Amino acid sequence: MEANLPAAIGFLAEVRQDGARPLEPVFAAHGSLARWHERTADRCLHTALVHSGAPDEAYARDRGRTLVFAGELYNQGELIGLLPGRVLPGSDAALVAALFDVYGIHAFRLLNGRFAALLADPGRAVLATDHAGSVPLYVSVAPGRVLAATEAKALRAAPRGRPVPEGRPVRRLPGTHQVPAGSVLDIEVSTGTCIPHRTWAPPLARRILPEDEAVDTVRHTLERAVRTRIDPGTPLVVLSGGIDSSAVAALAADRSAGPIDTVSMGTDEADEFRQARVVARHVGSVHREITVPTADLLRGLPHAVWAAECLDPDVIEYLLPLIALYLRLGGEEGDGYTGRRILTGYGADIPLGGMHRENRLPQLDTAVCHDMATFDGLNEMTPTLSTVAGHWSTHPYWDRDVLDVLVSLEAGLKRRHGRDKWVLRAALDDALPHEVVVRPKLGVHEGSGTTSSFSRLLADADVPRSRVHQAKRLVVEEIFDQVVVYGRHPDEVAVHAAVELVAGRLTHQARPALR
Ligand code: IOT
Ligand code: MG
Repeated sequence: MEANLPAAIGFLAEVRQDGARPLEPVFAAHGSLARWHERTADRCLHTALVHSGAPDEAYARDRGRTLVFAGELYNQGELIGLLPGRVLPGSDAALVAALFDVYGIHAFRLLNGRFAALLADPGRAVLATDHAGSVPLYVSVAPGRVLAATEAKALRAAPRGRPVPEGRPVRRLPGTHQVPAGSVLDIEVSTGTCIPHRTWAPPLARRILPEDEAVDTVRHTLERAVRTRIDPGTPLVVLSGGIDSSAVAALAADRSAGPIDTVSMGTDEADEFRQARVVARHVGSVHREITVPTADLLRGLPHAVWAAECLDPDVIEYLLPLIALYLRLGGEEGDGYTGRRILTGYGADIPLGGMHRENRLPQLDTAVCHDMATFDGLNEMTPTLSTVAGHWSTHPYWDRDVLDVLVSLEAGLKRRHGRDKWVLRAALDDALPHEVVVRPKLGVHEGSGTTSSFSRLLADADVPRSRVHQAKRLVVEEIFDQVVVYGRHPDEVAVHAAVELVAGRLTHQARPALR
């Protein structure tokens, strides 16, 4: 991996007073593994870190306290300003540890980043997620031990843990819980007593702004989010040619010394290549197109579930084409596409209500409220989607400041003058061709034919049309059990077997009962 990727991209960390042996680390994230054991008077800390060449930068140690940090921060400048007179911390982990020294657990309220962290303090373990929970974090807690990992599968062999307040139980891994987005769990190791704190929540109120001011605010916060995500090196933008990713490409190109890279995926059934090319030409990027045969795309389902640990079939349909793209970026001989920092337009639709194609404002804001209340646990922004292929992805629209602005704008700025996502389109009006600014939404699951080809797979197995969505959910669950709960490698899991199993169950149930 390149040096401009985060020091660590995942971890398994165990704080133990029980003297038991550490778990065998298992990750979908692909990188080098560093293992490290530390003993203090009252506990052992065992860490297995997936890293990109500088594992030491993922730790900070000071006065019996150790921080393990996977991911990165986007507001280091502001944060360093809070530590006058101190030696400047040399890594994000050291910066967070220094802030913890001053602010305690409230340090995590200050961070704008994409991370998961564990802090082992005498007698205590503190777990933290970023505002969006964009790096998933799982935990298994019992008196005398706190086991935490950025992938649920890493805890599949953990002894059964106790319930964790606010924690989300993981399907068929009893005692393993997902740490909620935007939170800190403060755990007393000897008793396993856990106190949760929220460090971020989606805004509930709406701001009323004049058009110009709203447009300027969106432009400036988004520019900043893109800027903090691209230094240093040449950014790679995954580009569909829709407004979300085209905006990111235009702003990234504006900030880069040389041409940026863009890449677009399609299948043998559908693509958006023509639309993406218009944008690539406009921003002057070095552009690539990758075509994935539909059969290969669908065969990748176990990899998508393995990486995302997600049970939602709709989300899996958004992620499947993207992970297929990430896995193919390396090309035949690597050709400069290994270990890349990827910027995506993913996530813009959630605070702007873009998926709902909704004209009426009450329904639009209802959709935004619903999506902001339900994103947690879907893992749709997990870095593992790309670290599975050795790349690091980041989402400017889910930058904490951008998200706060977008969610809080009153619905009439999101739908205006007959256009969806109006405020974003207006904010990019001078940076993109008009046809791009006004292009209607086309989801990646539609533009790549993923939804229709997955549906066809089920229909071909005789699943009745009315039960296709239910069948997709069951197929995803079945695959989740194989690759997460039973720990099988996705290459060993055949999609057609899962489809046949589910189809058999459903068609059997669908038969009318004999009188
Ligand atoms: P869509 O918005 O089409 O795609 C998400 C991102 O994936 C794009 O911004 C772009 O960066 C990349 N992308 C899409 N298509 C291609 C392509 N053909 N080639 C290369 N890159 C591509 C779903 C969706 O429609 O994706 N994402 C929504 C909604 C999430 C819903 N989740 C929820 N309610 N919790 C989104 O917000 O982006
Ligand atoms: Mg989008």
